[in-house]
Amino acid sequence: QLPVGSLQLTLYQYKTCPFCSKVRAFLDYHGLPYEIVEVNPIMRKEIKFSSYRKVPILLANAGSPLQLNDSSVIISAIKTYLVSRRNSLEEIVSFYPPVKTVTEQGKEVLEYENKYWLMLDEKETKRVYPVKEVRVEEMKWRKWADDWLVHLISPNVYRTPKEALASFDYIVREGKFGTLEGLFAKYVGAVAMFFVSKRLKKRHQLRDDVREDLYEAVNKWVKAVGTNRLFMGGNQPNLADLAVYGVLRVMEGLEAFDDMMVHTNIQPWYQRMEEVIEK
Ligand SMILES: N[C@@H](CCC(=O)N[C@@H](CS)C(=O)NCC(=O)O)C(=O)O
Repeated sequence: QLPVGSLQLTLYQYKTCPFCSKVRAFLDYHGLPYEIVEVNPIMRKEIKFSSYRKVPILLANAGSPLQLNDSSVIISAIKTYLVSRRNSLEEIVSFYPPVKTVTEQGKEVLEYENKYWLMLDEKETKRVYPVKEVRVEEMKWRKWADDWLVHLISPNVYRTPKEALASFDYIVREGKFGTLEGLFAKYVGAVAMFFVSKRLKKRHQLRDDVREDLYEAVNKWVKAVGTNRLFMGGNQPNLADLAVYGVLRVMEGLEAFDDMMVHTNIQPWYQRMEEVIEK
């Protein structure tokens, strides 16, 4: 039913980046095959072809090659394509134009318009979102995952020097680094991120004990899912479930993740997510 066979996908990523993890969770859940190009975070040679300098980048070939930037744009565009089959992917992507905006800190950044909105006609909308509220809810929590949940990761995984070292050990192990580069990255990166994470903690006005904010956020999510459904999407995850899972998953194997499992009630939902995502 889906035009799966006609979509050739290549994901440029850092494996441990939450935005990239979100995209993988989405592609895996939808059973879309893709190639991965792990990007070296120091030289970033692999994405030299692109003027957009962040990951994830998805190259999609549905007839002609196309570059999709930004995790939420990638997810919304591909989901729209899977549901609608009406428009070319190129046309769909054109509905998510980049716009320059200025952050609160006065920094100029590129943002993508409509990035949580699926470009569906009335009939398709009815099929995906039987009532309006579920569409609004999904958008709200996808945005929350990007604007809030993601910011809790670094302060938590680099909380202490020991945790910062463990986090970098994991990043280097999973990522693409040369031997010397990796050794350098591990120690220099751990020290740097320990201090950077303190700055991030201030910027996002986190509490002194950053775990408190993580637990609160996670419990807020669990409460929003509620007890009457398996996922926010009902019997199957929606794009908000996939986003939250994708973000939290990057902490797997780290102290922050174990603490979260013990001190919040996320486990049953998290386990269900693991079960429905094949890879
Ligand atoms: N809004 C983007 C954020 C992507 C992002 O910040 N990626 C980081 C890696 S986790 C990156 O590539 N940073 C490099 C840079 O900012 O130069 C998305 O959702 O994909």
